[in-house]
Order: sequence, then structure tokens, then C-alpha cells
Amino acid sequence: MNKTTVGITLIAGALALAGCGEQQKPAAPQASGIEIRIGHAGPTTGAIAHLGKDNENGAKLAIDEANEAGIKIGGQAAKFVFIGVDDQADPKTGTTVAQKLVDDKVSGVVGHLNSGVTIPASAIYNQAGIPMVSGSATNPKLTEQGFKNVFRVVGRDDQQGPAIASYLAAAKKPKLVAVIDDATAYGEGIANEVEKTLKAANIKVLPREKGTDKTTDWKAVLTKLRGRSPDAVFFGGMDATGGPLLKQGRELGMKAVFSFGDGACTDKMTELAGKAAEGLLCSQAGIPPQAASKKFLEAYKKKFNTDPILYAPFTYDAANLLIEAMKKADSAEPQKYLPELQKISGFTGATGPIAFDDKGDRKDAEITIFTMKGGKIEPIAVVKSGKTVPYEEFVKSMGGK
Ligand code: ABU
Repeated sequence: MNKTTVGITLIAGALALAGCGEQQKPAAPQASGIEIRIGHAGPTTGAIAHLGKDNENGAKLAIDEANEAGIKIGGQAAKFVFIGVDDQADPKTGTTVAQKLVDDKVSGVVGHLNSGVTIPASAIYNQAGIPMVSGSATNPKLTEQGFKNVFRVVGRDDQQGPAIASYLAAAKKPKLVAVIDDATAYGEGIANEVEKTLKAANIKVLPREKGTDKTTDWKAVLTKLRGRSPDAVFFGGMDATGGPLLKQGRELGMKAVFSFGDGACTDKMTELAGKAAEGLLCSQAGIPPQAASKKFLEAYKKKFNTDPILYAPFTYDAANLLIEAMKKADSAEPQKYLPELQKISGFTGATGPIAFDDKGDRKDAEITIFTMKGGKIEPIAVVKSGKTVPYEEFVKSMGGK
């Protein structure tokens, strides 16, 4: 038995002793069940804890539902156990908690959230042969490492960057754009993709400005940019830093259109930037949370008394994919169920049909473009297989969900 399949508890059947003088028969050994640990890793403390908890909730819901469904693996009742760890959105902490999950003998991992954390953590899961599925890490490098155990159920930044940049270019026709990033794998990577796309469209891009994933005072950067009067700004980073950036930009009198990738494509931008958030453009690397299945949305609301923020439907699907592959393999041993995960087909999750390509990327991932309206991000278009369609049209094509 593989060490990573955890705690199979066989309770040998007690001898059933019949009444005195009757024939004594040992009862058949009774399997009490198999405990299967599924790890989740993401930042559940710190500035983007709201996103980490959203991701965690998705995985927890899938695990609870699997336990209610009474699934059998290897002929035994499966008890799925959620093991959550906090990577603090920090690459070093990420590898530490990844090793903890390996030591805890998880059978699979949902996570991590941040690309800059997921990429180094993926090497640890790869070394241990444990499948991992991220529901939010979008940097292409994650699935370009040749690791056969690594998957993601969202699109990549070489899809997302061009999608938001092309939308910005077509809708707002900027002549000069400022690009800022937070110096993380995600922020810098998507900013590079946006810059490349804008330049290919003959749009001028100012020299790159940088902060960090902790920067909340952007005044020096913005004052410098204000002097160049860009028509648009793109920021590669998360909402915790993007919100203050936008607020301070408007306070400094910048009239530019502000645009963002998925890390800052949340209602939190209104909480952080107030009215300054109205009219922003942003993208998410999948369908919007509100387009997820009714079953998922209702169950999520019932369990957590709130709606998903960003990628909870995707981490829900990630956990269910691990479980589905285990069911198909009739085993929770990573080396036995990994091939089933690689070739998964006919799986329709909360976010639609999911299959993986040879690298572990989701085939035909959608990118959704949003604007902020009335304090909420509102989907306006969906890019799929290189084609941009208005959101209403996309909804109709999905059967009017
Ligand atoms: N995709 C946005 C946030 C997570 C990441 O770092 O990729």
C-alpha cells in the first residue's frame, strides 16, 4: 500500500460468539472505511485572506458533499478529510506547508492560490508524486515544468493578459498606457503579457513601474505617471494592493482608465477604493462565479452564508476532480489515480466541462471581462477559443444559466 494513502483502518471483525453450545463462527473481517486526506493550501491570513478562504470554502464544500454521497473506494466506505494549510501568500511558507501536507500523507492537493507560491510548492508535490490542482494560479510556468502531477482548472496569463489588453485597446482606444506590477510571478507575468499585446497593437507603453505585493502607498509611482498623462493604466497584482493604487490615482487627479487581471477583479476593489473603482476594467481566468452551476451556488450560500468571491467554484471543481479520478481508479493511491486525472473526460463541474491537455492546463478555458458598476463587478464579455462574445450571448450558449 502506498504511504500517501492514509490511514486505512481495518477493524477485524470480532468473533461473533453465539450462545453457549452453538457453533462458533468468526465473522468476516469488517472494513470500517478508508480515510482519504485532501489538502488545501492558500493564504487564509493576511491581506488576501478573503480570497484564500473563498478558495478553501470551495474545496471544503466538495469534500463535505463527497462524504454525504457515501462513496466507496476499493470496496470501503471513503471518509474524505480536509486538511487546510495557510501559505500566507509567501513562496517560502508555501514550500514549508507543502512539505507538511506531504508529511501528513495527503492523497491530493487543491491549491495553491498565488502563482508565485504554487510554482515552488508544485516541485515538492511532484517529488512526492502527489497530484495537485490549482483553482486560481494562472502563471504559465506552473504547467510548463514538465510535471505530470500538476493541473489547473483556470486559464493562463498568456490567455488572460492578451484578452484584457485587447479588450482595453478596442473599447477605450488608449494611445499611451502605463503598466505597473507587484513583482510577483503572477503580477509581473500578466503585466508582461499585457504590455506585449498592447505593443503589438501599436499602442505606446511607458517604462514599467513596480511595487510589491505589500505596497499600499503608490503615491510616488502615480505622481511620476501622472506627469506622463497615460490614457490607461494596467496593474498586475491583487485587490489588496490594487484597491489603494486606484484610490490614490484618482486622488491625484488621474483620469486614466484603470485595468486589472483576476487578482484584482473582485468587489473588494469598491471596499478599498470607494467610488474610484467605478468603471474599472478587469478580467478573470474563467467564467464568473455567478455563472457557476445553480447546485453549487445554492450549496455554497447554504453552507457559508455568503456568495463566492472569485475562484471558489474552481477549487470546488478541483477537489471534485481529485475525487472523481479516485473513484475511476477505485484507489486513492496517487500513482494509481493520477492516470485517471490526466485523462479525465465527460466531467462537468460547477464551472462547466473540464478536461486537461498534455501539460495539465484546462482545455478551452474561458476568460471573462468585467467592469465595475454600482460597486459590483459586472461581466461584459467572454473570450473563448480566441473569440470574444458579449456576456449575455455566452450565457445563452451555456443554456441560459
Ligand atoms: N491568478 C491571480 C491570482 C493568483 C495568481 O497568483 O496566479
